[in-house]
Amino acid sequence: MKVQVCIVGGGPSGLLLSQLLHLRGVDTIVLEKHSRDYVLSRIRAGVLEQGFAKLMREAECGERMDREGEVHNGFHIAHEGVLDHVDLHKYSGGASVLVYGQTEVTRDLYEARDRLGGKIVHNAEDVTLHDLTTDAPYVTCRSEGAEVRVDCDFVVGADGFHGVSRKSIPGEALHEHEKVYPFGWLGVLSRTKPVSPELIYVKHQRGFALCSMRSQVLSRYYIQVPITDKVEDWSDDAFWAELKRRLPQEVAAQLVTGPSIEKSIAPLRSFVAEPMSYGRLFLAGDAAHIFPPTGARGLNTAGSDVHYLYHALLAHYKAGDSVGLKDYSQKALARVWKAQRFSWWMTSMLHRFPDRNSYDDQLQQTEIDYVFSSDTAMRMLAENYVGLPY
Ligand code: RFL
Ligand code: PHB
Repeated sequence: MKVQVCIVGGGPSGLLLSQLLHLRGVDTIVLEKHSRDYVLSRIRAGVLEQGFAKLMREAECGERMDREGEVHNGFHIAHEGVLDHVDLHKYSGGASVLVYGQTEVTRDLYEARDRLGGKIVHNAEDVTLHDLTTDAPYVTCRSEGAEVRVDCDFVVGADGFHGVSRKSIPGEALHEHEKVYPFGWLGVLSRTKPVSPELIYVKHQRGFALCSMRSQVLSRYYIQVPITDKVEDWSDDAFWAELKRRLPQEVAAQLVTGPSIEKSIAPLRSFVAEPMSYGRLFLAGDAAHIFPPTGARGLNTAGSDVHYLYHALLAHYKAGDSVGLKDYSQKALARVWKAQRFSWWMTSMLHRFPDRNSYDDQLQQTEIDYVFSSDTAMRMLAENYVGLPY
């Protein structure tokens, strides 16, 4: 089979790019390792910046997001038992974020691909990329026992951190920057009313916590746990008790608990692969970079990659202009590194680090005090959280 763009990975990055290209007449195929049900069972991002929401609308996938997503104009940071407010709207010059889960984003994208008859191969085994530095790259895989070969002009690696695309780039052509944190987030989804109308990020001596939500009847909570902990170590009761200990008293008193309908541990990692292209392969999203979830940058930065790549491919196909493709990596990475800086800053400010000393503790508290005493610092926080311009 021959297509213009072969996309490896049917997560949000791959689906969004294929939908945008299809709408402008560029032929794509998506090769996804897992079943659709499996992809839709993963609970991940909850906060969308305006740029991502705009792309969803451009992809004709924004209707349910605009109907069901909640506009949030701010969030709270709890520290030393005090609940301080971050007014995103005020300090970002009128912007806000949308609370709408990645699972729903992905569901909307799959439905849109189905409506347009988009080509998606699920359960694609042994996806292998070939001849990436020639003018005729191709991708092979096995699907339902049959060998599949896709000839294409370009390959997009949107197959996440553990995918095959980044690993297809020779080591000497790639520089990987990584920081692994000595803790993870234990997350629980529960059919309960959220404890607060806005998100609460909590810095506490026992460790970080986050109160988030998916809707007014579906809550998402996280607590920082040692990287060595296993989900089986945490009963629902133990989770709720630990979360309560970390919340300010007046918040803990309002917490509605219930059985978990999903519980998982996500390790915290910062990672960037440079460059984000190799021959006719272009990496997008988690395939190229990972953010600790504290700044809500992962999916949102995948969105800016897709934006740059989409416009570069359109310029190539519609105007014979390949400058955007040549500059893609550099352009995407400039924004990626700013998002890395912000996630690292939020993570450092709010978590408990096992090897810290009293000097580190004082600096950490001073950082928070500074944010809540300086309009300039608050503006820095707000403009990064709502998303830097593309
Ligand atoms: P994905 O979602 O990992 O999708 C990649 C797809 O590729 C498939 N795949 C392969 N396909 C073919 N062949 C192979 N060899 C393959 N190997 C893998 C996989 O099955 C999968 O379907 O990457 P993508 O599309 O780049 O999307 C990135 C986002 O998923 C990620 O950045 C966010 O979830 C990060 N994140 C958050 N981002 C935000 O912007 N805001 C948030 O509030 C936020 N919260 C979070 C998060 C991530 C979390 N976890 C679990 C890491 C909260 C958490 C807890
Ligand atoms: C979530 O709701 O899953 C969520 C929200 C904000 C973050 C990270 C995760 O910073």
